[in-house]
Amino acid sequence: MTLLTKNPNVNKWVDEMIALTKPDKVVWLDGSEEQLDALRAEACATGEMIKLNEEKLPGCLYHRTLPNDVARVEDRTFICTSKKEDAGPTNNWCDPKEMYAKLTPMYDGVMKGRTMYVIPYSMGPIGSPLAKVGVEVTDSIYVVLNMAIMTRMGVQAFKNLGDSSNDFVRGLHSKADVDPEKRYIVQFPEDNTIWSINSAYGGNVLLGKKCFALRIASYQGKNEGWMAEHMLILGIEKPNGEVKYVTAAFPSACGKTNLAMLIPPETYTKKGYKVWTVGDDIAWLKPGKDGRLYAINPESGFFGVAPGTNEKSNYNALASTRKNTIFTNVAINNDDMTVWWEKLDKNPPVNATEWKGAKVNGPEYIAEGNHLAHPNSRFTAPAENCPCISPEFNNPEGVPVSAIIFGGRRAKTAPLVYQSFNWQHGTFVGSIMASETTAAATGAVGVVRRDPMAMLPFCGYNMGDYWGHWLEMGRILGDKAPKIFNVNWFRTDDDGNFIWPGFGDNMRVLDWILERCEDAVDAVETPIGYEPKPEDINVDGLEGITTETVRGLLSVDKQLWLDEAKGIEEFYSKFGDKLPKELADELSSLKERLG
Ligand code: GTP
Ligand code: SPV
Ligand code: MN
Repeated sequence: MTLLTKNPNVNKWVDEMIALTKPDKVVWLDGSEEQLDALRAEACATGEMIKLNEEKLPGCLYHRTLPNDVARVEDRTFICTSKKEDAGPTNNWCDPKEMYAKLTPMYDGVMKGRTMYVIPYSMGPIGSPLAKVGVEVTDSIYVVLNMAIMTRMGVQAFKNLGDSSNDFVRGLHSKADVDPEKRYIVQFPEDNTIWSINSAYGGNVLLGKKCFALRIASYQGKNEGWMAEHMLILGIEKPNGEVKYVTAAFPSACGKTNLAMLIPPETYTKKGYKVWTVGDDIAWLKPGKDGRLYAINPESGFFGVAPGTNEKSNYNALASTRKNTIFTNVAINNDDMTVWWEKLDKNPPVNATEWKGAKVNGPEYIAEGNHLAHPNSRFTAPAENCPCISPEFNNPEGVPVSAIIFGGRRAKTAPLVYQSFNWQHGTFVGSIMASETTAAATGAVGVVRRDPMAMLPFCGYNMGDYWGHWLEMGRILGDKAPKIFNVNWFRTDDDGNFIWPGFGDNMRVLDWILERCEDAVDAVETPIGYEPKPEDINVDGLEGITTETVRGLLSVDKQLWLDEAKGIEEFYSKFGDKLPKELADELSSLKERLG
């Protein structure tokens, strides 16, 4: 075993994890291609991964998880703080001592007969003042290969840590027996520690992602004066070459990857507009030297939802997956060893293997009402593959943020877009977010639930304190704070069809948002915030959508909003005296304005 760092804190902790899990062998990941290649070959030899068509999908691998292990498990995810109130009413809580005592025997000897991989990684560009180091130990090659795409992984990560710092996040993962009854995803924010066991899927096991970059990082951000958010980051280049950056928080599977990589409609491209992707899922935000808010993407790849991704809906995401990508739980076309998922194209493979591993006739299987790919099947693609990756992607200082956008899936209530009156009201707008649930987490799909700032499953401390932190950041940023907006691409007509075309056409809404940030367009004051005049949303080149359609999409149904206010009040009441007074005031003002 070769140590990769002299840092005694890292080495001592890894020694403890070895003593606990008792692997046969320990391998430190240095990040070299040779080492990763050997692991790819090993995983293909054991059947853990399947090699795809080297000509059509060079460097691409396929992986299938157990059918009981296909999404995040929110009911088995815990925030373990010494005091229960520090986890708050929206998190599962357990006393840290009790949780360590419960899990330690489960980890005892769990890696006997297996290899432990020690993965050093950086969340954020190497050398960035906003970056943070993590070390994950795992018994899964799938985790190693995904972390190699999703993070800056290998010995380079230790550069940021140095030889003596203790500021790294300790991640212990074992797939154990992948027993859903014994599955735990546990954050110990006070110890910079994450323990995950009995899963081998995505956000449960790629510990740099949701566990660290959101749950642990949100807690660190509160204590250190920055923010970790479930947000995409994109740059909009205007015809004069100037680029403005916005971030957007939507719940899981509600369109972040799509918006982050959008291709503007022709009415914009012919004028010279372009969109640049900085991030598609997570943003770390901190005030810069000039007092503005700056954002980095702590990740270096995309763990994106496959179904629905196609040439038309998200050309750039699809292009990102054409090499060096891992596909999880999609379908295989056995004729040429390529991949397929719902809505990729209209030709499901006849000679298919569906996501659970059965050989089926694709068209017939679908006609019988089955999915070939799991609805939460994913691709893990390197960000550098993305045709529209921002030149600022690796900028250690991040990019300045002009606007923050909230949004979710709402069939009726929320209008296409509105702007908050100010930062405090914007914090309120984020706090009252709600969305219909998706396949990204286990549980019922399509049920409306409150999901403040899209952080319900990801806030590592009391959500009331988190809102307090948002308000505090607004005070620090003052008049340099980004403007805050809310969008909804998912209003439906009476037949349940989406009215707004969405995808690339969402540029038309971003356009209005930027104009508002530049004070270049008027707005209409409504009880819920500022809305566009319908004619200020560009519908040039849209089929079947007129200014009248836009008027409908912007309508605010007072009765629905009064009902909404009741739902908010009920939700807020869970937080007791942790609810910031400013938000209670905003709710009263909303009710007054609704009359
Ligand atoms: P996570 O990775 O789970 O955080 O998801 P995400 O927020 O990145 O969502 P993603 O962009 O992958 O989109 C999820 C689903 O929403 C896909 O099925 C998309 O096709 C669909 N979707 C995305 N944008 C739009 C839109 O503007 N309109 C409509 N109707 N659907 C959209
Ligand atoms: C999400 O669910 O928001 C994701 C996928 O981005 S996972 O990494 O599984 O959390
Ligand atoms: Mn996400």
